[in-house]
Amino acid sequence: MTTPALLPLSGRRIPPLNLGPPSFPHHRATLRLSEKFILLLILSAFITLCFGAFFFLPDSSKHKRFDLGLEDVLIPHVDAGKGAKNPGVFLIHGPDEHRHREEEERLRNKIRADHEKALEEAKEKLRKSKEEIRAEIQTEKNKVVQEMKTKESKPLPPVPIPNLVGISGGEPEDSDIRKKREKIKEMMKHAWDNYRTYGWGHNELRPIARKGHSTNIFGSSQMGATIVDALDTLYIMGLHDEFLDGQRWIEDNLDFSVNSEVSVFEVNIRFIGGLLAAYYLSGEEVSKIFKIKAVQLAEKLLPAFNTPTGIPWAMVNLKSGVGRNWGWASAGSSILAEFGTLHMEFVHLSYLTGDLVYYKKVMHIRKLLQQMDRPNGLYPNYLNPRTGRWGQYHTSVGGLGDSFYEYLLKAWLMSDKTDHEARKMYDDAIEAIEKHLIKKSRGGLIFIGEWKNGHLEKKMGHLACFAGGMFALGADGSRKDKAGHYLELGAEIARTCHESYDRTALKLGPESFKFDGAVEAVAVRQAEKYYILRPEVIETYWYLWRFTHDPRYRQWGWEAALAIEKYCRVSGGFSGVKDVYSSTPTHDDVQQSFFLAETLKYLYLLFSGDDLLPLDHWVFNTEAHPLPVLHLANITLSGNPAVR
Ligand code: DMJ
Repeated sequence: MTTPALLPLSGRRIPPLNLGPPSFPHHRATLRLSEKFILLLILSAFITLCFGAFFFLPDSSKHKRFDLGLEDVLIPHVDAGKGAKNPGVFLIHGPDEHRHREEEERLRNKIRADHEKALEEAKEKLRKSKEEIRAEIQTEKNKVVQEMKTKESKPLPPVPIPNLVGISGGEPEDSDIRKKREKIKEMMKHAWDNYRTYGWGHNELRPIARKGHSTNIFGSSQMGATIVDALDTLYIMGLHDEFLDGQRWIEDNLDFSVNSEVSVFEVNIRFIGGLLAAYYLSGEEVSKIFKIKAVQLAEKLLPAFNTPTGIPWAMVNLKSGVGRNWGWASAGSSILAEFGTLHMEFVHLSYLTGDLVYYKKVMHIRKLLQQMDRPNGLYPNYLNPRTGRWGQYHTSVGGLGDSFYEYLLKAWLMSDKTDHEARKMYDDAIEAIEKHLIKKSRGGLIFIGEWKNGHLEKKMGHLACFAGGMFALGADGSRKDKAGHYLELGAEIARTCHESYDRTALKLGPESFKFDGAVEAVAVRQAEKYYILRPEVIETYWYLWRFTHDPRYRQWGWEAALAIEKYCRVSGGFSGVKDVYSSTPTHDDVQQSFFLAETLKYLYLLFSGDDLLPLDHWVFNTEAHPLPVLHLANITLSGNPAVR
């Protein structure tokens, strides 16, 4: 008999069974039957086994999607020919099957672990923000620049402290004036004590909420702006315990190695200016700490100058040195009043340390400005630090422009009137301003407008009121013997600004005021009606008082002091007001640091004798921090200073 060839199972042929010749013919049928039965049994067992294997054994192809390239690793271990043609099927043969499975599992685990690790690393990198990566690069760059700087410049020997005249005193003979001066000192105590109680170490105070306050100009850390800004006012008022308290805080807490983005201009005028003034006033031995801190901070600001033109960024991160400009500034520009208000402090830093780096930075800015075209002789407020081109052609003696002009004049004064280059720039600028921006209203008020979009906007900001004092201060030494003219111009600005106070319900001036038709020296828009304890009008009264001794300036100053006392004083300090035209004012709940640095200091000086901080020995920075005139014949501020 020919046993039928068995049908292929799973593609493989079972060889035919050879049962041999039959031995007992009479049993043949029976035997055949049992043989068939056994054969069937074997066959069904075999089929069951195959089905079981098919359905229950693990299928490599099902795991493929987790393998991420596993097949490439496995192919050498399996049937290369079939694996290569049909990569979804891996056929592992014979007795090595178990070992192969273990090997496969091991490899799979290894690859999975490798992938997880790589994923974790990628995630970690992503977590580092773009900003942080840039910061790291910048920090490295700064290190290199710093190293180069240290190598190339030998520090010069320290210099003697200039002659410090009139750092205390000023007691007025007139008892009424003495009382007024005492009142201003009491207001300072009230502002300071409440800050001491409720805002100590914070930048500013919320006098109603009775807690600390800050704004983005100071960055994100608590740098005690009010302490540093107020120190010299405390000193000249004779509040020595309070001064010492502030000094101790600075020694123990003032730290500039913080990851915080600050305004270069604001920390320069308030912190470096405040620390330098405290250093000079309180004497070298007592106050080395102020000089050390001022220099530490200045070093942190230097990376802001790393721009293609050397015009510094508006903001810098104190830790990383990464700089950038305000988002609102025209086409990525730096601001004239910011990069143009570093000169006084930076020259003093070079003088005190013997390191010319500070001096060179500000002189470079000056040189660059001298080379630029000026539309109508005016300096626009915006300058792009990448391209060195002006942004929008807006010019203002108020916000965005103001202290640039002030520092040209003060650079000359501070150099004992030897920096003729600065004086020339000031004179040229003032002539253009007078020609294009200063007008007389119908009612006869002289005001300083703003150049915007090709025309003069007849609006004057509270900030621009400082210019009355500047014109008076610059009168002596002006061109063509025009001293009288500039003193008169300063007096006219003082009168206009006084009118802006007098025409309100609170007798405090608005943020800006218009000259339009019937409207004169009055704010029109609600958003311009606030008063935030600003000093500029009182500053102008003080300069005019010093140069004329006209009693009207003390009278106007006293009116302002009474209005501040009546409407801005609250039990937790002093607050700005939101609407000077409303007789029931709402407070903004901020005690600005410049209220202690400037407003109260100028008021105190207004009711003091001229022997306190005489102007031929002291020049006030734009935050009212007095710095001594450098009476050094051998310093040439327009060239290389030969510091002795
Ligand atoms: C002060 O910080 C400085 O006077 C600065 O120059 C501009 N204005 C504020 C106070 O108003």
